[in-house]
Amino acid sequence: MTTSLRSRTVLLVLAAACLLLSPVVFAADEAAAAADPNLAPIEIELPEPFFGGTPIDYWSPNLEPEDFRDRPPFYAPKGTVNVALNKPVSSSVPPVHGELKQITDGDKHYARPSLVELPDGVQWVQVDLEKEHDIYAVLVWHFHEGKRVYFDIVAQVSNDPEFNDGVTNIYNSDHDNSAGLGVGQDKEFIENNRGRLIDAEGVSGRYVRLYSNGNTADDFNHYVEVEVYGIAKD
Ligand SMILES: [Ca+2]
Ligand SMILES: [Ca+2]
Repeated sequence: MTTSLRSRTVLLVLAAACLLLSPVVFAADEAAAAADPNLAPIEIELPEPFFGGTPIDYWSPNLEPEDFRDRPPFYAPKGTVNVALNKPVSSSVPPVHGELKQITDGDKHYARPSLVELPDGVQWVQVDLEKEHDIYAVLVWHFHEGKRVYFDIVAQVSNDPEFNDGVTNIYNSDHDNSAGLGVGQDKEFIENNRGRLIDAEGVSGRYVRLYSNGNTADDFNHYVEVEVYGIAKD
């Protein structure tokens, strides 16, 4: 066996070991969370999936492979609920279709009447939780009628409604800083009825802001629903 062949074999064995071990590590984390009496899985109601449409014709090195499995339970401190329901929403520009209040109305259907559409370019929507919360997860459904990838998704939490001070980025898929909010390390992903769960790691804040910059199907920015799982601070 040549040296290069041997090192390649070692690499292959290592890669296989990593593949085999990662679900075990994941399951161990989940088991530890399940055993913690202070934690419980958050309850997420999913809308019905959309079947049909055309396959997506898009690839980038930053695109996460499509995953058809159910999302594993997400553990958060007991008492964590969707604190965004029916909370006020503002945006960078007025929607061209739908109303902002639909983003927190609990309706997550894929059909167009459930959709809020903002114009092209870098646009944001912002949920006001009306007081400071410890935030464990943010769930976003942009538009799940068919397979779309939204560009430059940046999610932020702050106590400043203008997002000038004390801003924490909890997601950033903008690898080339084209949105001007900094270079992100997070993945692009294909929309589906499960929505995207962003781990907010207990960051505290009153406002949650979500940016995007068009998508693979058209230049517009869409939201069907945003949920924020948290607990109000005293
Ligand atoms: Ca909605
Ligand atoms: Ca970008």
